[in-house]
Amino acid sequence: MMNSEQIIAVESQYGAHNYHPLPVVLAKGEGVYVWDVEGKKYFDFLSAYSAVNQGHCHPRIIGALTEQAQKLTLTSRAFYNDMLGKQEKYMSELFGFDKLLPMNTGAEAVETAIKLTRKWAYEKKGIPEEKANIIVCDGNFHGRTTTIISFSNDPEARDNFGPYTPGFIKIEYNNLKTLENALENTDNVAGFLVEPIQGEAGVYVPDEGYLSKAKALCEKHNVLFIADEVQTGIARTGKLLAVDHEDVKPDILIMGKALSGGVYPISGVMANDEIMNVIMPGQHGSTFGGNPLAAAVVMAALDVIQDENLADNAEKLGKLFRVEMNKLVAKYDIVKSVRGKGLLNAVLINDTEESETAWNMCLKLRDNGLLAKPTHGNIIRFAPPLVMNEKELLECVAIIDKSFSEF
Ligand code: IF1
Repeated sequence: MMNSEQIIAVESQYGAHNYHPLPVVLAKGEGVYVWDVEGKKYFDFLSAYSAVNQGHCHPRIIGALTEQAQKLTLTSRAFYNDMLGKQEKYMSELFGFDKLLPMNTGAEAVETAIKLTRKWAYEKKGIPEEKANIIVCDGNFHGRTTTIISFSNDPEARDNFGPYTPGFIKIEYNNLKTLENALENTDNVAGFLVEPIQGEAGVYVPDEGYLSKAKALCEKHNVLFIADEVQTGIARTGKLLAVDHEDVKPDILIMGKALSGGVYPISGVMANDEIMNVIMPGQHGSTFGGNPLAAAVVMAALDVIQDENLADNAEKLGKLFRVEMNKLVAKYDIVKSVRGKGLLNAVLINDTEESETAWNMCLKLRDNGLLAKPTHGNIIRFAPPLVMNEKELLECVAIIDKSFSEF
């Protein structure tokens, strides 16, 4: 059997270098824990970028997966399957939208929302052909397709992948004035695409009231409010959806990641009939979108969220986590501040973006049994599975305290 070092060497030789992982090789996961190939156990504080909200290998989700896998996995949408309708009805009732359009990855769901918005703009709002604009925010992360990276500000995501897709206008995030200005002074605005909390930007939580007021401004201008809940959705921030904190109902809702509990790539877009019905047969889809295996997994994953009260748990433990982190902010110079909502949190390290401090801190955390990943050089994202309990969280706080103290 190969050890961690040998496995990393094989990947480095035969795999494209499109990632720079923390040097740890995982072989097993259960609930809030993962184990490396040497058998060392860790708390997972990334949860696969919030895809594993229900915990690793949740028995109910894996049970649904294996049971359905032995019956029927894929039919394509050329035929009906006996599971998709159940999933659509389930999600319609839970999220309160007329219809679901199922896809696979988050980026595909964002693409779906963009196409839906444009088509609605031409066929319902009356925007002239090829002229529709979508407003997006500085610091956004919506995925990695050529169209989506066209409106990113991140040079790493964007540079040398042009020519870029037109039709997007960038404004400052968490600034209602810039939104109002863009809505009033730009021709042919079809939609406003926004993350309720910006994940990639470093868990940037907007001011209270931003989302509800932005929604009201969009309504006033007959512009679709499109919420990308790929990362913030499915109980992560202490509510089923992050927009629920402000009782906002998006016109188009985008979900992915934890919709499947992290066992399988499943995403989806929800909207009411007046929007969703602009898409007709042959105009959009994918081979795997809406497959019966995905339907079984989604329903089990959403059952777990509700039956185990994971939104309430995220709300409660998130508050405790920030209280404890603020004690560490007071205690150590190396940590500057903590921010977040529910169990989507970030700790700012007191050093520059160019420094190695946050990376080295994550290596220290790893050595002490907790896995997290730096972002933007000096921010560490802390997002454990939502099935954690208070005792485990306090154990993790002690590991983080110890790691800071050793620095
Ligand atoms: C990677 C970040 C997290 C997303 C939102 C759509 C997508 C994502 C709001 C696309 C994906 C990812 C992908 C992951 C890193 C990651 C990320 F650091 F970039 F910001 F989660 F924090 N909308 N987020 O956050 O979904 O196509 O990947 O399924 O490795 O690129 P996808």
